Amino acid sequence: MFCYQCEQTTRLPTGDGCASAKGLCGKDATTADLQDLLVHAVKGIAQQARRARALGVPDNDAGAFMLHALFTTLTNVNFNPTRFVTLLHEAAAVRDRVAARCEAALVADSDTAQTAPAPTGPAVDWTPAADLTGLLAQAATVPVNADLARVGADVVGLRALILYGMKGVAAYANHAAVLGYTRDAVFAGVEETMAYLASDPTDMAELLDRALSVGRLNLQVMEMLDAANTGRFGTPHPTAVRVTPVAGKAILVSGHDLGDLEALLKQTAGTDINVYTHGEMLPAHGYPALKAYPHLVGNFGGAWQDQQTDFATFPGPILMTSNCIIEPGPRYRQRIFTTGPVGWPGVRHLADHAFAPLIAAAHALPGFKADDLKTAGPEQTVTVGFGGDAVLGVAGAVVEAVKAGDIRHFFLIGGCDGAAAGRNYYSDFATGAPDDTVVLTLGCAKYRFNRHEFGSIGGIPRLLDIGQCNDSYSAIRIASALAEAFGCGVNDLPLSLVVSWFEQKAAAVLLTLLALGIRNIRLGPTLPAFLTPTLLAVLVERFGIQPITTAPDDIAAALTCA
Ligand code: FSO
Ligand code: SF4
Repeated sequence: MFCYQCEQTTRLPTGDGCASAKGLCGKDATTADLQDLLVHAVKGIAQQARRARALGVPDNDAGAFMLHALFTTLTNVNFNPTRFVTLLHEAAAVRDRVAARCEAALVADSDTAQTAPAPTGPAVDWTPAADLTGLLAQAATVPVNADLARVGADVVGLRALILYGMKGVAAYANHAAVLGYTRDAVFAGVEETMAYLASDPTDMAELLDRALSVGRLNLQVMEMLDAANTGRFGTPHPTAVRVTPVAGKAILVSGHDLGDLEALLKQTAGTDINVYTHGEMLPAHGYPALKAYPHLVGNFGGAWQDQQTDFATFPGPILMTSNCIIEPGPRYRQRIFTTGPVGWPGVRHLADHAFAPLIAAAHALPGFKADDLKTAGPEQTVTVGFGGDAVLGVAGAVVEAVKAGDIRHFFLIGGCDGAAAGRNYYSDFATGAPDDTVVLTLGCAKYRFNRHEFGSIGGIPRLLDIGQCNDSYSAIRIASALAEAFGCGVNDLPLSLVVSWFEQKAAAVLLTLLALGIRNIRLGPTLPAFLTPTLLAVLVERFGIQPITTAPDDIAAALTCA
């Protein structure tokens, strides 16, 4: 195996990347290799689907399959090799179906043959081996760094940046698609980019342009996901969320998929089961259509990397709807379920919102006992729901506070968290930000500081939780609206972006920010391993990207520049 797609990748003097029997996330070599082969298969689908679209017979079902397949290969999503064997055979069938569709279109209109020549190359010619040994032999020919000796680390790194950005795009677009929101332009963009990668491109300038076009595609996708979430569940409002449990039977829902949470809330309505959010599901409490369920009672635990402790102590079953799953510990292995793209060997998978086994498990487990809660202390809350509309609703007051000098600076401290030691930088930064500054946050990184008492400035809370990492579109809207109110560009605002990256959705968001021309982003805790010194130099020169240093120094530097 060779994988260097996430922040926690193994750092080696000989070249960074997880390359032994198991990655640091727990992904074994078999699964990692099958994921590489699935990416290869998706490239073949994309080539055929791009042709089908050019021939006037687009196949958005193939597009939806590509989104799901790519989503399964993100960090901490699916560790089950059996699922990948199935997906590989499905991928070949999808590709061949689209190819047949193209041929049928050509028979109907032979003049169009010129406009869309038949694609060629190993991804369209690939036939999945019948057994695992054969599939692994095929996978060995298509790792992410397959071409390293021929094209060098810079080209491989840029291809990886595009691929990882596309994995993030696929995750966001899949979240929107399961809520019924898709766009032809997005499917076309996915087809175009994955087919481009199938051509083994080597031109550095072109690759960099393509990377930025992934950022633009991701902006469309994030806007679509925002429309899906608010269209289905209403506009988030500031909402105090209980973080201390209540007595009763309980189910814990983790990950990002609001549609799964809604389906479970419907299926448990009128029972004696309470539903709790975990990790990135916390912002769900701000949506009117979700908080209308009285048995969505609160949030339990912290960010994803705390799950082995959180889940072990939770007295009910757990549902993982997306990343980040890590190896289930023995104390809860029998009562954790996966759904959607998520998988872990031996863990029960519930497809199509068929949550009856999860609900039965909740009835069978003790839940929170009133006696246990006596020691839990007084009720505590955190406030969520400062999505774009909620913040823009007080934009006038915010602008006045800035003009009056009451608010000196904004820090957007967000992204994804991880277990690495250096990540306390982000809590040090947030809690060390001066009292006349406002902290905007999103993603799971906020768990490091969202119980801190930040206070307010003239009635404006100093900590504004915008939502999931999936809600980055709201942050962009807020920054754009502030820039408009001040009559300047986003780069001229008293705003610093301090980004904590972990996995591939962060790569997609970073590319979006760069495509929008946003400069001087501080990125940490370490820089992506797939970015070579040459690529980093380009990003520093063109976009002013800065590695984080120490929280006090970076706060001081940001306020000096402001
Ligand atoms: Fe976190 Fe995991 Fe939302 Fe990521 S739960 S780390 S960017 O997958 O998705 O912020
Ligand atoms: Fe390593 Fe991250 Fe890949 Fe897991 S996802 S194998 S930790 S680089």
